[in-house]
Amino acid sequence: MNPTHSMTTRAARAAALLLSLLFVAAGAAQAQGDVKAGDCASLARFQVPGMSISITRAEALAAGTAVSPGGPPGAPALSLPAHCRVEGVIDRREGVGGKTYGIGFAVALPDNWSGRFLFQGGGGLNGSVGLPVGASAAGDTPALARGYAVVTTDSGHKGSVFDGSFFEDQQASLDFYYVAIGRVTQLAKAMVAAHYGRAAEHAYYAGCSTGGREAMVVTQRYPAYFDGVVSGAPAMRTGYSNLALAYIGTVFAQAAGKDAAGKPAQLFSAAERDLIVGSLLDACDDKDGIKDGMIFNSRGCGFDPVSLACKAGQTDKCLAPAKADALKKALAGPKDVRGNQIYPGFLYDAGIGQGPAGLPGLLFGVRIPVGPPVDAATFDVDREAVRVAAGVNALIGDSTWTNLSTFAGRGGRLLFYHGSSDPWFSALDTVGYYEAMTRDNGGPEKVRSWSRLYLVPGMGHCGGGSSALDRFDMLTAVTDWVEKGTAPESVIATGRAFPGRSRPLCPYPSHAHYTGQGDPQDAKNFVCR
Ligand SMILES: [Ca+2]
Repeated sequence: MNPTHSMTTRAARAAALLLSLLFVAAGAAQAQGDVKAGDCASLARFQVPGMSISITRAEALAAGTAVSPGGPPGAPALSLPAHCRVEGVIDRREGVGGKTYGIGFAVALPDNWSGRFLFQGGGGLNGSVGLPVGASAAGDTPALARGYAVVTTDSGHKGSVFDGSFFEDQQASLDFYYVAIGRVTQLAKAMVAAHYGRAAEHAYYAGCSTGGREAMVVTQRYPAYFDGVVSGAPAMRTGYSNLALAYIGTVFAQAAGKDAAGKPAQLFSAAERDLIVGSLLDACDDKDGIKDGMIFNSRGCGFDPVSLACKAGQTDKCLAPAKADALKKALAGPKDVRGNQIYPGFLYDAGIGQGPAGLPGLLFGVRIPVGPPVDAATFDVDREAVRVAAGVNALIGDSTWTNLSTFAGRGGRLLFYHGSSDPWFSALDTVGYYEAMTRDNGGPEKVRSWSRLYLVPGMGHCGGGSSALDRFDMLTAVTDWVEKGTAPESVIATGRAFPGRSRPLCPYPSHAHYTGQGDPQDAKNFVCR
């Protein structure tokens, strides 16, 4: 080997090492302050340059249990390992109206660390610091219990989960939409490195709803920060989803007329809801090879509610034609006068009649925690679409950019999941983003090597559903994909709706199909096709 070549090789190796170190440390700041590795209490003095950090708690906690934040309703208490809990605020300041703002955070550093770091996404409009355990789409074992260091944030303001008053403050709005995620990631990575004496080997982000939007934000705006990302039911275009729900509410209200109090009446009676869901199941349930109360082949469903319209003289087991038409029009989603789809329609899925507890299914009309009232006599889609396009959500809250070349180029892995019966954000909107992102990043074959989308039949918004298997472990799926190169062909789902039953969730556009042989309760007798 000649000396020049040797030098070149050495220089190349050094450059590669430097590059890999940069990637390992991507998004991490250098810690300062008198912090001793392994000494939880010393993190009370933790600082990083360029941030004003107030640590309010640095305490070693013994192993114990906690109620799952963000897990499915009724989920059992979580077992948490011994860990160091650090809480604090970045960049505390006085904002609009003299109100105190700052980016609150909580970090959990397990004694038995796996070398991994997880950012646990938020929900609603955030406003409080969630318990840092990493329970989102983590099956029965939260990330902290598996040895991940976990961080959560309030994203820059304090308030109840749907208190939007912070939008009056410019920085708080920026923090909510994307700045806080970047700042908190830098801080938490530096804290992890200071506490363990070495940087995390892999970084993950997982969240649902607003946490799902945040997961998209990190792939789009911080493409070097995370290796594996799980985005559930992303609240990615809330201006347009609110528009769609107001549209649906108005279509229903017009067909329903007024009740005795002068308010829009409920369009469908309980019997009519049962008729609709029963007919839907009759038409679509067995298209996945088995009548089991779950519609996996929702794209091949082809249900048309107009088929339920009463024929002349028919009064039983049918819908008044105006109701059938309203259902079809509403679930097709809003279009402008030129016929452009402003927000996608919703899937005909077994959960559309469920509720009314929690977020009721679409057949109940629209009762969402935020957004405009839905009892207007008319609804001007074009006017509303212009208003939404000029709103803060579209202007600085956008998370629909499809250029993920840097994220994918450095080996990032991205999983999406969405309940087919989500009555708030249409699963078809996530499908639409995934298809656009696929198209813009080299096509399905290429993108399948780093991103997949899973639809969850019967599941409502992020969980729940009387016909849903809503327990699944996307965290293991994405971690194995990042660290072992094992692509998740399917992810197994279970749930309280069907004790003893399991099904594979299949990567879109495939769906779970019964092979026709073996125990129909067991996922192993299903294939993705
Ligand atoms: Ca079925």
